[in-house]
Amino acid sequence: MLTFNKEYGIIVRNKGMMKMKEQQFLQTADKVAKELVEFTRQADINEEYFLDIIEEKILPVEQFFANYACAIMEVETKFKVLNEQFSLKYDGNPIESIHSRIKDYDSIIRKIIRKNLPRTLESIEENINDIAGVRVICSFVDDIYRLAACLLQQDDITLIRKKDYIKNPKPSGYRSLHLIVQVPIFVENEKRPVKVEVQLRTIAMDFWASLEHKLRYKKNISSEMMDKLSHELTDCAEISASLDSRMQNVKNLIFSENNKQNVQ
Ligand code: 0O2
Repeated sequence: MLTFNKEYGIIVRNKGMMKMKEQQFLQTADKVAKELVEFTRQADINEEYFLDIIEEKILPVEQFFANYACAIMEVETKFKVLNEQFSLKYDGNPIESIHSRIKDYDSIIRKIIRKNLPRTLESIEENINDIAGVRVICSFVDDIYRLAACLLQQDDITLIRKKDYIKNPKPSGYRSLHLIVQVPIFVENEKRPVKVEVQLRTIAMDFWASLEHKLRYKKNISSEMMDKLSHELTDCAEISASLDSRMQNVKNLIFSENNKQNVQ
C-alpha cells in the first residue's frame, strides 16, 4: 500500500507501524495507487525502472521506521523483565500497563517544520526525540523511580535527557517522568543506537493526562472558558497528586507492618 506526502515528497509504505486514521489512509493509498498506474501508462515509463525508483525511495524510510519499532521492542522487553523481577522481590507487579507508539508521519513532519529544521531523515533522526515512545503506567510513585533507576543502570542504555515533571510539574499540572534513552539495535551486521522517549507515570497521572489531552483539543471553546477550565484542570492535577501521595503512604505502612511481622 502506498501513500504520498506532498510536503516531504516521498512515498511511504504502511506496515501498520504508522498510526493513521485507517479509513482515510486506505482511501489515500487507493487513490495514489490508481494515479501512479495512470501516470506510468500515460508517460510510457518502463515498469521495472519505475519500481526501482519507488524501492529506492521507500526502503530507507521503511528501514528508518523499522529501527524505531525494534527499539520499542527492546525497551518494552526490558520493562517486562524488570516487572517480573520486581514481582518476585517485592511481592507485586510495579507495572500496570505499557503502551507504545511510533509518532505518526504527519506529526513528525509538523514538528520538523515547526522547529525550522531540514526535512531529511538524518535531521529527523537527530532532532526528534520522541519518534519511538514507550509509556509505562505504574501503581505507585516509588515504583516509577525504582524502575527508571534500574533501566538506566543497564549498560546498553544511554540517558540522553531526563525531565522530572513529578518533582517539577508543568504549569498545566502535568506530571510524569520523561527519559530520552538510546538503545542499541542489531540489524544484520551493524549495531545502531536508536532514541526512545520513555514516559513513566502512575495510574492517577495517566488518568489526568489522558482526560486533559482530550479536553484541551475540543473545538468551539472560547479562550475565556479555556482559561477557566485550565485552572480547574490544574486543581484536578493537585487532587490527583495528593491521591498518589496518600496511596503511597498506605503502601509504605503496609510494607513496614509486614516487615515487622517477618522480623518477629
Ligand atoms: P504525544 O502524541 O503525546 O507524544 P520535545 O519533544 O523535546 O521537542 P518538549 O515539549 O520538550 O518537546 O517535550 P516534553 O514536554 O518533555 O514532552 C512532550 C510530551 O509530554 C507530549 O507529547 C505529551 O505526551 C506529554 N505532555 C507534556 N505536557 C503535557 C500536558 O500539559 N498535558 C498532557 N496531557 N500531556 C503533556 P506530544 O508531543 O504532545 O504528543
